[in-house]
Parts: sequence; structure tokens; C-alpha cells
Amino acid sequence: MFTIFPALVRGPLAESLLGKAIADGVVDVRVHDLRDWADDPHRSVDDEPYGGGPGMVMRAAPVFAAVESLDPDRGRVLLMSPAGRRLNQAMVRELAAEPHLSIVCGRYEGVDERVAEGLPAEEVSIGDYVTAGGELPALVVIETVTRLVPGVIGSEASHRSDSFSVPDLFDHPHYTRPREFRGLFVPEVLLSGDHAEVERWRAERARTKTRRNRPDLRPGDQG
Ligand code: JEE
Repeated sequence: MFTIFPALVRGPLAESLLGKAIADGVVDVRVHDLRDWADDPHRSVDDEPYGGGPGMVMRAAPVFAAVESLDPDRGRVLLMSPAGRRLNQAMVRELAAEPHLSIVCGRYEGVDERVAEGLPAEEVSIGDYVTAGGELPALVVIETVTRLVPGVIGSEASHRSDSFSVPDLFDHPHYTRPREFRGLFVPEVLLSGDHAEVERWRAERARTKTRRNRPDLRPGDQG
């Protein structure tokens, strides 16, 4: 990935699932400082917008130079952008099948349009809200993709029961010990040992939770 804030992403990349996948060599994540490809002594990567307006724009030249330095293994080039194609689990699965990906993280008001047009780079958004730059969105892409790489989670079963593995249906609620916590009880059916009854209960709760939290989804239509 390419960023002007390498330190912002190194912490998250070193912890938990990502940290282990990288330490195990199952995935390789390289963090490049875009300023290393700046062409002036001040290592500047931004400039004023043509046409006027507030804020600054990330310049095309350092981004082109940085990404082109990776030849021939750059793979698909993603440009994180609030105006990108919205990331979903189908896109994550598609990206997880790629041997190499390059992710460009902008800052400021965004990146000179010629990066998307000429590099070229595919604009991707993680959702309909605005972050201050592409780094946190890029980490979302990296984590969602990494957990689908064979050998990272270990059990295929964890993927099958994921929310969104069955299209448009959330996972059922989960409980663990103790049976009672602050007057809140684990549903009796989960203690019954009746696996068929447990499966019926879980399917029903998955559907009710999906309808309550996501009335825009039609659980079961595709799954
Ligand atoms: C990359 C800079 C900050 C803030 C102008 C005008 C945009 C850019 N899902 C996602 N949300 N945000 C990003 C994202 C944000 C980024 C960059 C990704 C580079 N920024 C920035 C404000 C604006 N706004 C009104 O419409 C909204 C542009 C992202 C992803 N992926």
C-alpha cells in the first residue's frame, strides 16, 4: 500500500489476525511512503486544485512513480475514495483470489483524477461516510481480504457462517458462559441439547435480526 502516513497503518498491521497472517508469511503487506517518490527537496505530494476551491489535492506524479516502481507484481491497483465502487463481501472474495494488489491511500480532498484514469486505478469506497484519508479504508480492505486467504482463519466453517456468506442474511446471536449475567439469561433452547431445535431457533433469530437492523435486505431471497 502507498500512503504518506506509514506509521498510521503499521500498528494495526502488526496485531491480531493481520499480525499473525503476516508473521506466518501467509500474506505479505508492504507499506510504502509516497513521499519517497516526491520530486522536490520538500518531498511535497500535494498542490492547489485547478479551478479553485478549498483544500489541497494529492499530485499524480508521486503516485504514478510509486506504483510503477512495483512492476511487474503490482496486480490490480485500488484507489481508496469516498466516490468509489462500494466494497462488499462479493468484492472481497474477488480480491482475495488475486495474487497481488496495490492500494493507494490519498489524503487532503483526494487524488488527482488522472491516477484513476491513467494509471489506471479502480476507485473503491468502504461505505457511505467520509473518513479523513484512505488509510483506514485500506486497512478494512486488507483485513477483509486477508481473513479469506486459505490458512488464515483455519476452519472453513468460520467463513460459511459469516454474515453475508449467505447473501443478505445476518448471523444468529451468540452466547457463552455464564448462563445468567446481570439478570440476562441464555435462551433455554441453546442449553437443551436438541440440535435440530437449536438450528431452527438460530435461523429464526438470524432472520428477525436482519429484518430489524436492515429492512433494506430481503433475507432468503438469494440465500
Ligand atoms: C480516500 C482523502 C478525505 C474528505 C470531499 C465532498 C467527499 C476526501 N468510504 C470512504 N469515505 N471516505 C473515504 C476516503 C476519504 C479520503 C480519501 C478515501 C482521500 N479523503 C476526503 C472529504 C472529501 N467530500 C462531499 O462528498 C464526500 C474528499 C472512503 C474510502 N475508501
